[in-house]
Amino acid sequence: MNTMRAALAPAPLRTRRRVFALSLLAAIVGILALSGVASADFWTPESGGSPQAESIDTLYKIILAVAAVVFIGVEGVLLYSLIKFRTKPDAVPVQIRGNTRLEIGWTLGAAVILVVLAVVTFAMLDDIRNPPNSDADGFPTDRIVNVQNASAYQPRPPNGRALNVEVNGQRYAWRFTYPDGDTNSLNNVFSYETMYVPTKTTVALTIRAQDVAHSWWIPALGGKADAIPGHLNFTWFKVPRPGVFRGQCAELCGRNHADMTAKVVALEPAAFKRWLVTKKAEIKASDEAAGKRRAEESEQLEQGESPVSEDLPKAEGE
Ligand SMILES: [Cu+2]
Repeated sequence: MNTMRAALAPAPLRTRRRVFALSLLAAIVGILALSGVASADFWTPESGGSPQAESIDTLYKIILAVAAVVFIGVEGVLLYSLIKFRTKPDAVPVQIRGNTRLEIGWTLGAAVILVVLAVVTFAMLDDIRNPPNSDADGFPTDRIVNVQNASAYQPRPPNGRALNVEVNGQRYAWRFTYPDGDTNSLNNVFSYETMYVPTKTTVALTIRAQDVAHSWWIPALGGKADAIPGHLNFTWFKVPRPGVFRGQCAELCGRNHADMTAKVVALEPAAFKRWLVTKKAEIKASDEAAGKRRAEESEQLEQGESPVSEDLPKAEGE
């Protein structure tokens, strides 16, 4: 009777749990595999926009390969031993004391792997930190002389020439300023959200924040650089060909942090020059218009008229 009842009962809980666990595992593996196909950079850092992003990607792949060999080796031996030497319940397995030779072997092996990885990392760090010169057909640039506090270290190309762009993080936008070399910093070209840069040209970024900590990050153009109030930070990139690179503030900076996106548009040097000239003219024209309006308003004030412009809404009762 008991046997019959058990046979008629729904599948035991253990079996259902096992089926659930297996389907969950299959789903996760499927999602991971598919997203790997959808984006080649799923397993490794994004790259393709700048030489140091390539170096970071290469270094990551070397370390990933070594780690994969170690992981497969260790897990393989573990699984093999679990299956091959499994015993029946209550049976005591053979007790083996430490094998000195084996223990020295895997300690030395691990140490050698770490030393090799450290040497490879330090050998590649130079290319990641220090920018190369611009190409001969890049945008003509001045020597960068913008370090304002002595403790700040700004990596420079060997010839010291780069296009300097000041990056200012603020809740919730990035402002980019292009110093033009004169002493008046108020007439510099600037833009918000989208940074335009010339290709084949080393671009040196000076990064600061005006309110809270932010983090400048365009993955395909290299690593992150924190934007900290009261502190200067630096990074660089050199884009080989025209393109658009997107990024995101990488430091939780407030409730609209997710809206704090950034975009770098790389243009051919001639097109960049056109952008710079047009932008400068636009800023000059609107400065002049504002100046004219201020002059008109102060004239009206002197004549005792209300300086409030016609197009502004009037207060009630006027
Ligand atoms: Cu932010």
